[in-house]
Amino acid sequence: MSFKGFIDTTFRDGQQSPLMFDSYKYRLTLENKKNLIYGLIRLGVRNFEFFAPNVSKSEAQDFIEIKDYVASLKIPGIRFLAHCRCHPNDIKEAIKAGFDGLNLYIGMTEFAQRFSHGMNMKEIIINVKKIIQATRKFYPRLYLRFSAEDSFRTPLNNIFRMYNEIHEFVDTLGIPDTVGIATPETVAERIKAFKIRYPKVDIECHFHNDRGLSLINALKAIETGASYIDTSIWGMAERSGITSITALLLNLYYENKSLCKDYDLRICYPLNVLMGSILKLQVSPAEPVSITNRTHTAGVHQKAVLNNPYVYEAHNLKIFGVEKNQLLLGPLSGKNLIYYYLREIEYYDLTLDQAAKISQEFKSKSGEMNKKNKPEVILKKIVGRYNLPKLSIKKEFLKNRVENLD
Ligand code: HCA
Repeated sequence: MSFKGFIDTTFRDGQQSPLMFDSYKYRLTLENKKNLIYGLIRLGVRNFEFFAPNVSKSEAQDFIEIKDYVASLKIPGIRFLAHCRCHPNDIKEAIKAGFDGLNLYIGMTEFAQRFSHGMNMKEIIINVKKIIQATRKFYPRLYLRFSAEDSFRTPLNNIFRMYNEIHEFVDTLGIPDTVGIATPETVAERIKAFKIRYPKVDIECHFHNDRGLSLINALKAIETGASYIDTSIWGMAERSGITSITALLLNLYYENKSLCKDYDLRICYPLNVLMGSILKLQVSPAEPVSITNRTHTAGVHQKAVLNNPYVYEAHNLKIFGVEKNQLLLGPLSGKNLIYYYLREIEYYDLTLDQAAKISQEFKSKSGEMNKKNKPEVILKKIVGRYNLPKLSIKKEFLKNRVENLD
């Protein structure tokens, strides 16, 4: 395996996510970016992709400040990469701003030729080669990556025509799945073909999630020889996003622990929560490293989890920083959770038979449960009619309780 790590693109593709609009945030503030990059660095990420500075003044200014901030942390091996069109302006501005490398790209599909930049294959090859060759000549130590945008819809022959001309001038060749059409099979096929043809060059992959395959494609890419995978916090990126860094780390941990040795996995969940607090959104339920993934609602599940969480929790998410689980009282809860809740949280002295009766009444009201009429309130009203005694627990024991529901 050739895996060298992640290229975080939270600050580039991440800011292209529709979630920035859904949350009315539109862009991350400098403060947000500093907090997030600190978290990512603590996690173990070392490569960060930013917009080319000419995208906007504020992005350019933020980059300068972040670079200084990260320098003050004195962490070795950090690399800042500017996402640049193969355009002299983008390249000039990125180098002036102090980036360590350029993530260059151009579309080579028939659609890009006709509807985007308007150049044909021959013109693309001549232009890109000229630019990359000159950049390499003047900046021999600058990290250079070149990607044929929309690689999986670009005929392999055309990619080879281009990459044959430039592979000796770049550090990394990218294979982005811009519109999310790749499958594990096509990923493996392409990476194998690239590895045979360009054995000295690293391969970087960037998988969009339009088919929900960005995670499995990333795993397949690593297995077949990709050096870098582009990721972001929450998998935020254009449309339905790319591979989530924490989802990928969780899977790498289960597939091949040695690939996670440079990462402090306990940071995964706090990092996801940090993004949630910035966007004022819950961590996505599709994200494996989330509290949702430790939340149980159905009576059968709740009973089993109360006895032994392993029945419905196969993965130890504590490794990834999710310290708790949740059993939600609601229309699907049964006598076991109700017994637990009334006894352990509300300190009623009741029997399991009484809990069974209460739960029948509670379930008969399931259609009435909503935001204004919460399950706990409905349950309280029912319990009120049972005149149950309360358990007497000494104050000092109460203080020792793990759960604090106040
Ligand atoms: C984009 C498209 C991109 C670029 C990826 C890359 C893609 O937003 O410009 O440069 O590797 O998916 O192709 O995100």
